Amino acid sequence: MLQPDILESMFTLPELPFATNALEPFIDTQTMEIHHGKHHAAYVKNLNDALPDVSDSDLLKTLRNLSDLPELIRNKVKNNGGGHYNHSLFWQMLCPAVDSKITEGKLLSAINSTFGNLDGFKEKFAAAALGRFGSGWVWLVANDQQQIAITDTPNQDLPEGTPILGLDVWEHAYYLKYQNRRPEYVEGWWNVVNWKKVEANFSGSV
Ligand code: MN3
Repeated sequence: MLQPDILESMFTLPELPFATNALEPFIDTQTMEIHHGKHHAAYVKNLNDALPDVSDSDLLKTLRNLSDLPELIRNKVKNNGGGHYNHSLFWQMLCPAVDSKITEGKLLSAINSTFGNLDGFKEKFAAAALGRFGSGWVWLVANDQQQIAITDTPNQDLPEGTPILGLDVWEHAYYLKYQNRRPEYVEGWWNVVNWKKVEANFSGSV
């Protein structure tokens, strides 16, 4: 499974790889400021409160072995650790619209053979995003044979397999701009998918 690009001696809020206004008009500046600077920052703070002696390099191992933790902090670590992990991946999977392209390569071949074509994949992914009741994530995951599949998780739960593309469908990710119109958020989000990073995630999944 991939590690987000975070390697510090405690849990640390990673910098965004782009300016907060870089995803306009698809994801608005204020949403990015609050989503990263408040929501993600709160997950990091709460996680440090719960696990003061653990660092980012052990985040995934910690999340995969929650039963090793005292019951008193298990849910706090699951929710805030999952939030930290998922958002650290999510920012990397976004980029300005001008850089969002997928025209060839192994990932596109896998998408074509699994879902027919890119539009077929987008349709099924969007359906999963709209079908996720309440808060959660939709994922494209790969197993170690590089077979890909769409899955979704509630809250901040991690998916099985290697997440190569993820979409945050919590209302905090879109409500300021799109209000209740989750389909429009998903439609807009396709314009700012960092396919280069998604392809690298796919290559790294074996
Ligand atoms: Mn979020």
